[in-house]
Amino acid sequence: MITKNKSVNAWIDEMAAMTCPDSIVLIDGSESQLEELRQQAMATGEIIKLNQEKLPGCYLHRTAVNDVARVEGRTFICTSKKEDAGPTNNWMDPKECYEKLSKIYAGSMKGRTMYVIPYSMGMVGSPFAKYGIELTDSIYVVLNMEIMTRVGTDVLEALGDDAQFIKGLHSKADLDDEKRYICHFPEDNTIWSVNSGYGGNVLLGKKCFALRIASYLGKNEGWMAEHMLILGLEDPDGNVKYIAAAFPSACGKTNLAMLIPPEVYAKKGYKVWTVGDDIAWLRIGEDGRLWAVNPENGFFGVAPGTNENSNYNALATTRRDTIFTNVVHNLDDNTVWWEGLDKNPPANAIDWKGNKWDYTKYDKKDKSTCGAHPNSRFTACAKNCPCISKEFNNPMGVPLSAIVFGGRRAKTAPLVYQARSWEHGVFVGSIMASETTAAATGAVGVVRRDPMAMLPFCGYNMAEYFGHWIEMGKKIPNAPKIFNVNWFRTDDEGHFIWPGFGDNMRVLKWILDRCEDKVDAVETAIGYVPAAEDINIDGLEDVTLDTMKELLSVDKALWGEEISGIEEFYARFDDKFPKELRDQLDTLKANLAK
Ligand code: OXD
Ligand code: MN
Repeated sequence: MITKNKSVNAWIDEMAAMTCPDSIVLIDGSESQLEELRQQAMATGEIIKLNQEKLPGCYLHRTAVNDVARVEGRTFICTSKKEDAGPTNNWMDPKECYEKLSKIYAGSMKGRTMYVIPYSMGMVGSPFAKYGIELTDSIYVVLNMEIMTRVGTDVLEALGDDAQFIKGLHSKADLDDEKRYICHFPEDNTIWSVNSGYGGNVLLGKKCFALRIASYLGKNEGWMAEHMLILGLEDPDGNVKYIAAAFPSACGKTNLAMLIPPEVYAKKGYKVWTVGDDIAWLRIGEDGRLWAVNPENGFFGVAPGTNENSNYNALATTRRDTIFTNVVHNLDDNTVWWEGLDKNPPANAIDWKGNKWDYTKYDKKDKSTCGAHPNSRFTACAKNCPCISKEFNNPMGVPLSAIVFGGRRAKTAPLVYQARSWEHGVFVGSIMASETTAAATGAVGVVRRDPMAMLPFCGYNMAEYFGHWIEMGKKIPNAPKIFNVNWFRTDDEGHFIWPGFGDNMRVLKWILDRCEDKVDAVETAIGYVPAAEDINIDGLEDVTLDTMKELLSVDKALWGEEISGIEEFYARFDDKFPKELRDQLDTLKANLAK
């Protein structure tokens, strides 16, 4: 008997009969067991222990070279009816999928150990926590899950005899990318992932559970699972207001979540606190506000570009108890490096593929010369983050004043604008678009629609997802205000106009002032934008009032072109698509024609 829960045991037996592990080990969450697993993983070369003086508790791992990112093309939502997965998800019939994958899993754990990881998304014992069990044949997965979620036997105790847990099965199998599948069965609370060892595909608590399965549960249970960071902004009087923000992958979400206020604000006593950097579970509180919980326990952040200036707090978080994946190994002092860390690439180094790396051959424009993979990662503990919010472990979460959407747009979207209403805000989220990045495999630099940054993560029909947003709005008496930001406006030569990073706080300040009715705004065709003088530019060298006007300008001709992109996107949905959003589109058209 692996556990005291009959349904858990029956399921483990069934999965073990299929995958045929040599042994089954329950992960109890103890440091001694984790240490034993690290020792084993070091012996096989799966992880490398780094310099313990400089990086205590830190390890390096390299994935297979064909396994470095999420595989959206091989990610499936398996609902009994195809229409329930909707037009934006890959769909497979559940029976067919179970059959197909069972053949791939058959005997895949022979000669290996199956680890049973009981984990909680959210605080163990909290009324909002959800429990999962991941079965895996990878020690790397065990060690990462232990950082990213709350793992251990207390989860089994909290689960008791309940059969309601998310059943996750992962096997590295042969890492064959032709047989790689990441499949979700929302109707069965089940996730099957096979032939990958990359975080986003195999740390099943994260994208698979906390977004895809949870979004489905949220629709049925009256809450929302969103791809959002959560931050608290403290004013000099000690009042903290919370913002949740959704951006597509690699738009600086972790940087915004851990922002350091610029000098003008810092010296007055403003502070930013991180509650989460990737996922928010949102519920209506008894006080009629929308409350946000970060269900995770760590950060799975992109390493390249992280440095003392871009994200001091993230870098500090990675200085202990961190697993680095696919970064450069500096052999001189047994530490790690990545592009954008500093200007001193190591001379004696191994690249992410495990080959000797010659930094003098590095060419910024040729990604194949990089020492670290562009999607290389750190898995770091939230508790080690210098700016972690004191509400981080509050099971009730934090009340939201604002929801912010954003994307990477060179010209169209202004630096910031506010939606006229919740419904209009849902429209603003639904038309989000950005350039693709290295976090997902496929073309880089192409503009793609990514509503609410959920396109790859919504576990059901996105038309119904939009409908759920609209319905939630009707039920929140004190709903957060909704905004859109774009840190990535460029001039005609393609240079960024807005400094970004810590200076984004200037925009957050305007957002919160709007929420408290402290500042006016200018109405435009797309929503409310700030008056140029209402964004504080004190201390900014390259931003004048004129730059600010440019950053806030709304180009009607460009928005006219945008309309056709939106129509094309909306045309993918059938009659499940909410009428409210089509009405919003009509309003936008009418406003632009004025
Ligand atoms: C991520 C993402 O967080 O791709 O890895 O969004
Ligand atoms: Mn993400």
